[in-house]
Amino acid sequence: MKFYITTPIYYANGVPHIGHSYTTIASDIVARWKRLNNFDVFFLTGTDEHGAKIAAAAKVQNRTPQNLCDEVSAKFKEVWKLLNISYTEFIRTTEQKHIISVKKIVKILFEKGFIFKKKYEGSYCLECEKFYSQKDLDENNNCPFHKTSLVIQSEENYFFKLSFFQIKLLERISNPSHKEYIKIQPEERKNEIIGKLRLGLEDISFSRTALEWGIPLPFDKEQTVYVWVDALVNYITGVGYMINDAKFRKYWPADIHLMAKDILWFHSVVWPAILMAVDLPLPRRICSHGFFTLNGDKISKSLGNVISPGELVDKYGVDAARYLIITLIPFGPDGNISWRELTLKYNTDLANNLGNLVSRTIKMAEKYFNFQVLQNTINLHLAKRVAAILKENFADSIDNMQFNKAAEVLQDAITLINKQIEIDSPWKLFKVDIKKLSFCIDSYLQAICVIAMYLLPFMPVSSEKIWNMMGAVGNISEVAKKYFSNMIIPENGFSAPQTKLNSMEILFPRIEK
Ligand code: ME8
Repeated sequence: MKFYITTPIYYANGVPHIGHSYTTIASDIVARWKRLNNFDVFFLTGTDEHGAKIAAAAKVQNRTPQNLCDEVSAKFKEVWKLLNISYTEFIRTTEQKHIISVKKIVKILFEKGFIFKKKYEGSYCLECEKFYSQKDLDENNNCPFHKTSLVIQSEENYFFKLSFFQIKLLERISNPSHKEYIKIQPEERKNEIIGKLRLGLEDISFSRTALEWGIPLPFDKEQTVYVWVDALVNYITGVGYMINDAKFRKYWPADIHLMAKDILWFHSVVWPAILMAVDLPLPRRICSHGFFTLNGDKISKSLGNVISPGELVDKYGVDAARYLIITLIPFGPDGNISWRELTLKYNTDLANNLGNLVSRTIKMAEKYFNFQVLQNTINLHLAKRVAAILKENFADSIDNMQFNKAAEVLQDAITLINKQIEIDSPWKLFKVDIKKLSFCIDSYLQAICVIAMYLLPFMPVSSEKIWNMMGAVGNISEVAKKYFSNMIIPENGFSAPQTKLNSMEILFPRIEK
């Protein structure tokens, strides 16, 4: 079975920060989880490179927009590599294949009569790349989202007949039994969209005059395609629209478009309307998360409070950075982060709970058995208890984007093993019953292997290290794929007692300050 997930394509005028990282890591976790569950996954991310905002940023820096985009997209790729993001493809909207695909969509829309010309004057927000009508502005007549002043623009533009799709969109968004149902999450934001849709839809600007940094309209070279239309089409270009029909038919429609709340409207209203207009299937699910603030302030370049993924990785390591970004605030509402809370969670979940479990188990295996637990002492009792807890709650949490809940379930399972060690008090068995001691330690090894498999989507490198330290047999991802397909722990467990365990590496050293 195929599974297609996307992140937004980020504007190529800034630096990747914790907000972009949150969306991309969330998508990566889902993609990895689906792969472990034997789906054929396509995971798309990339950069949004046309439009007034990019042109303006390049002008300020006295360089060409293309030159700026080349640098910023390379920066995004570098950061995704650092964070171990397993994307299938990184798309750039300045690529020729994308330009071909946009022109094709625009041509179909024009030929089908969904585009018309009209003179328009309105307030434009450069940050949102969007016109606002008077009723949407804030009390100071500023952008309701960025609180910045808007520019009055008067142009003769092409418009897209968005209003035509009002009823069709309402049906597809609000009726779960509709065959083209689009599931929008979370529920509150879906209801907001439905509420706005009920009030009626205005046609939207489809092109810009006098903006060279964009894709020219095939039927009017004086105008360029509105950047949002250009950007949304990336989701079909990415899986081969106009280039590779078999690939396109295999992966489209998207199973999940993931983003923050700021751009949910474009994804759940404008994008499906365009797709309906050109007779393409609609995305199945659109998930939006909240906005991060840092110590209570909006994250922004101008405030100088952008936490870079690099800083997080320097402080906590790659896997811990991934884990912390994604679990510190629940998916959905806005949330505040601070270095203090990040470090607290690091110490609690990773240094004290998981790290301690792994290191004490390995230390006991070393001290009592010189890393080689006795043969014929396989004990799957604890592994089965751990597996049952995880089976019950983990998959649903990931499927519902509740990453912090999935992590809580994992932490509960880790705590259970730590508690069992206290109950068994294996150190008391050493001189008394060596066979029982070996059974105890084997039970921890096997249970930790189960934890390691579930940790894979969050911490791909550390889980493999834990797996190897436990002396587990085979490649963790391959074994996990098999395990998740039947949920049966092999009779001989994962970790063969006769194999020598690997000596310990401290994975998550405690951070004192
Ligand atoms: O909107 N908290 O690009 P963009 C949480 N190019 N997430 C945040 C965030 C924050 N403080 N800041 C950014 C665009 N994000 C368009 C998208 S898609 C066809 C075109 C994340 O660079 C979040 O995913 O402004 C948000 O939706 C996205 O970055 C906006 O990225």
